[in-house]
Amino acid sequence: MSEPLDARAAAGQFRFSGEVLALAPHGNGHINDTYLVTCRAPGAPMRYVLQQINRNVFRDPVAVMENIERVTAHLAAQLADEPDRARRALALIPARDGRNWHEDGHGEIWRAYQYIEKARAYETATSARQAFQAARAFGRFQQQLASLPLPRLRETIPDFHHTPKRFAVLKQAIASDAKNRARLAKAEIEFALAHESIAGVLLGAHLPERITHNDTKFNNVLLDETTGEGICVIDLDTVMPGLVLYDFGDMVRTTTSPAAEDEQDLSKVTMQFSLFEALVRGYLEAAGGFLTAGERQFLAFSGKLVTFEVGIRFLADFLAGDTYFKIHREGHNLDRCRTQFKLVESIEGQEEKMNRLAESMAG
Ligand code: ADP
Ligand code: GN1
Ligand code: MG
Repeated sequence: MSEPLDARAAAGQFRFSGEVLALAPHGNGHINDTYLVTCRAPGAPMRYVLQQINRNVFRDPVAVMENIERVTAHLAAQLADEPDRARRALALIPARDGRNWHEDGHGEIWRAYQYIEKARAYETATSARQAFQAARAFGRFQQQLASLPLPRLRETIPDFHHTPKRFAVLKQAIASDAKNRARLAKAEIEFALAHESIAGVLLGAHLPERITHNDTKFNNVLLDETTGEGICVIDLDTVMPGLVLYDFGDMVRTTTSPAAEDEQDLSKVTMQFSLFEALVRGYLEAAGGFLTAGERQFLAFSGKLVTFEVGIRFLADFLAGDTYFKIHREGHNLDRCRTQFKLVESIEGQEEKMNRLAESMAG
């Protein structure tokens, strides 16, 4: 986490409503440093989200911000006639110099968003209704961005969902075993190697490139506190060209299991069929109009693939010494890998049934 003093100084560079009254770390993201900023304003205080972009992960943070400027402006235009539109898309707060980000004296890039009030992000879903709402919100997000004018968005992380390349990185991490940790992850390495054949399936299926979110974790959508509606998709750093199935797959990965991503009791990790059904329903309600037959065919498979992909990323990071994902305890990335692989197994056990359901619903 960046120094609170740096965050305080950065906060002073944005056009917030008034003096900063409070600033505190916020959320559970694995990548950026996020703060909630409360400012004096006429009437009630105003809140904002201030973030320092992780430069180790995003090598070109200005490209990230240029994408986000285009995406948020397009979403705002799409929502022009909707009630409550200010809560339905993220809105950037400009810096004092008029740009939509601030570069500090250490070369760090900061940005600020309006805080979405009366909405919440959850780490795990507790009902089919929540799953439905999340999937509909992410589907709608894809649908809204389908009309984004050219040029193509920048690839903020090249080959982000290129599973075979992710697999090659894992093999490299196993071979170099830089921290002598492979001995602690024998079963997981074996599991990964035994599943190599699924890595290239979606890339080989000739599916259309679209604008996708690419990080559709359940905690990257805010649900309205009162109605439970999936109101706002957040975490826009990885919005770029991709396959819609990576988005749907990541919903399956993060929404269908009742267990936390880092749960150590693996008996709690399971793919709950009723939540998968709700995801398919919610996603098709919003995105059904543009999906091709090819895309519909892989809805269940995408859940398995993305869960596997994130599992091998956690495993590779564990072996390499935890240089990518933030960790909060020893072995954290290995624990995360284990839940992912357990979930892959759970999906495998139900895959036929999931396919039949998706086929009957997707027509
Ligand atoms: P990361 O890339 O590190 O995951 P996120 O952009 O997802 O960072 O933000 C981390 C958390 O902060 C989210 O899960 C959510 O709880 C909260 N959050 C982020 N932006 C907003 C916002 N505009 N309004 C309300 N909460 C937000
Ligand atoms: C990261 O930023 P966050 O926590 O929403 C990661 C995703 C992984 C996820 C695993 C830019 O997401 O790709 O699927 O952790 N984001 C990036 O929980 O690598
Ligand atoms: Mg996030």
